[in-house]
Amino acid sequence: MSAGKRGALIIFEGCDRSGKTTQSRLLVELLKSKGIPTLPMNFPERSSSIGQVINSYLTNSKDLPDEVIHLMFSANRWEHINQVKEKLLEGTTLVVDRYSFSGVAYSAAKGLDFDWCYAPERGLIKPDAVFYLRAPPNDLTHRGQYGKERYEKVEFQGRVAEVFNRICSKEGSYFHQFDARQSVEDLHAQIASITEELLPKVATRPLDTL
Ligand code: DGP
Ligand code: NA
Ligand code: NA
Repeated sequence: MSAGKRGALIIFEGCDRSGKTTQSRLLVELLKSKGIPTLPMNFPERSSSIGQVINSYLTNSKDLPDEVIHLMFSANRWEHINQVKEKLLEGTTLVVDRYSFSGVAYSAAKGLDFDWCYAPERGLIKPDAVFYLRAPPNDLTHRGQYGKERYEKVEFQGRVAEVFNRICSKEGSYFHQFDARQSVEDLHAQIASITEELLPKVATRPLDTL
């Protein structure tokens, strides 16, 4: 990468089983195959000490008040933000499975105030694109049983989807919504084409914050 050209911050969002993990992997593979420096990331990042608490919470081996776990998920993003910034500025594109919007969606779905949920996300690096894989949660159940993790219940996922839809209509042009029920290949083709247009455009754009 030539000096001054930064990488893009690309986020995948959606309910559990919406296909984020598959699509983010395919996008990383495509960009790498074109010689574009790219790294995958994943939030929650479960290996840090905060991440281990989050993992215990998600696997139901630990209970915490809704507000406390909300702030821990946010802290887990904050503890990695310098690394995110460094990578972007050295020219690496980051493809991230979940970010602040999951933070807001999963907690607001429990009944916490939307603006309260968003507040700790302010100041984090603003994504250049969010790919929101949208589907009614009932249509995702054919993808097999949900696992045993805390949030993997159709009724709860329905409320999460409603918040994601609300965020998507508020956040504006960097949010790209896709029907998650399409084939893996069709979805990947659309995401690839938006990404290929995006990368040269953001390369000289300063980083912004949420
Ligand atoms: P994943 O490893 O992407 O399957 O995420 C694990 C679960 O945690 C999934 O149900 C979504 C949820 N989640 C991800 N980020 C956040 C967050 O910031 N806040 C809350 N409350 N839940 C989150
Ligand atoms: Na999950
Ligand atoms: Na994930």
